[in-house]
Order: sequence, then C-alpha cells, then structure tokens
Amino acid sequence: MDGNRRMAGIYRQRQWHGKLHLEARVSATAAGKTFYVEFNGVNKTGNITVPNTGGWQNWTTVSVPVSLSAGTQIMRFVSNSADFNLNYIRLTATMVTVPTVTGISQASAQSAITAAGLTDGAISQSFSNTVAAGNVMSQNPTAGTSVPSGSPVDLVISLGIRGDLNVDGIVNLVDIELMSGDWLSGPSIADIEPASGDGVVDFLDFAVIAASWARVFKGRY
Ligand SMILES: [Ca+2]
Ligand SMILES: [Ca+2]
Repeated sequence: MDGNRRMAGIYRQRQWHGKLHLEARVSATAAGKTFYVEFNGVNKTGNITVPNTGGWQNWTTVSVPVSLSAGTQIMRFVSNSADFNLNYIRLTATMVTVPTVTGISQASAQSAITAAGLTDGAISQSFSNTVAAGNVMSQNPTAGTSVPSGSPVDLVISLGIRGDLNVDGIVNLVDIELMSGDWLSGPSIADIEPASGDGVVDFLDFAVIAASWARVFKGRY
C-alpha cells in the first residue's frame, strides 16, 4: 500500500460459513500500520495491525477470526495506513468434530449440534423397532467426523414401531383395540398402510400391526 487506497474484491463463499480464520501475509518497515476487511459492507475484523517485519520482503502472517453467514459475500480490503505490503488474504474454515447425537431426543440432538458450532440439516423420519419414537436413529455426517464450522448435520428421527398406535413402545392388544375403534368410526390414528395412509382402515392396516407384533414381541404377549 503506498497510500490510503481501497481495494475491493468479490469472494464467493461456496460451502463455507460459520467461523473462519482470515489470514493476511504482510510486511512493513515501520510499526503502526493497520487495515480491516469488510464483508457485505460490514467490518468483520476490526483493525488488524501490521507489525514492523524489518524489511519489505520479510513477510509475516496475521490472523483474526471472522464469522460469516452462508451465501455470496463481497469482501473489501480497507487500508488505514500507507506504506506496507500485502501479499495475500485467505480464508480458512475452523474445523469442528461432529458430536454423537444418535439415541437421544431431536431437541437434545439439535442443542448438541448448535453447541458444537454446527447447524441443523435435513430432518427425515422413519419407523424403527429399536429406537424410541422422537429419538435420533441416524446422523450425517457421522459422529467424530471433522467438518467446517457451520456445516449442517442431517438427522433421521424415529417414528417408533410401525403399528404402535399409542406410541408406548409395545405392539399389543391395546393397539389392536385402537385399530378396531378406528375401523368402526373412521380412520384417525390407525390408517398406517400404506405408510402415507389411504383414508380407510381395513385388513391391510391390521396386517401391519400383526406383523409388528409377531416380529418385535414374539412370545412376549
Ligand atoms: Ca402400543
Ligand atoms: Ca389404510
């Protein structure tokens, strides 16, 4: 920089968002030089001081954390001082470890995801004979994976056992009775076949309960 010049550049953020490190490779032959970097018109770094490196080709790297939202960012370098060198600016993602969130409630999982510096990804649901309704069956990325801060974590939430109409973790006569009531009065909770429902409760729905009962609780009723 040989004057109080402003330089502007466009930086497409790609998949990066969340916490990043901004690194600038600089040199100066006197102390007291400063600059800052804007993203979308906001000063995200505060003043960054360039130390006296003792020579124009004696480079050092200064680093500050920045936190960005997802999307295209317009990055603007702003110099407060004359007479220092800037070689480059680069952004690197802060890596975090994905926590284990399987087997716990969706709310607890999302709290853990936020606490780890990650974000909620896609939520889908699936029946499970082993994971209680409302708990996390699986996650993507898997626990222990190192990913950039702010990355989304997808969850599959259990709907419980298919045919467990009162969601008590057991398929038994209580569920059969609930289905029988629906059969007489019209579907409310017992239209479970096909999975999206077809507006009627009939032998197909009963067959799902019978199959769950036989498969999951054979010999226990
Ligand atoms: Ca039940
Ligand atoms: Ca049905």
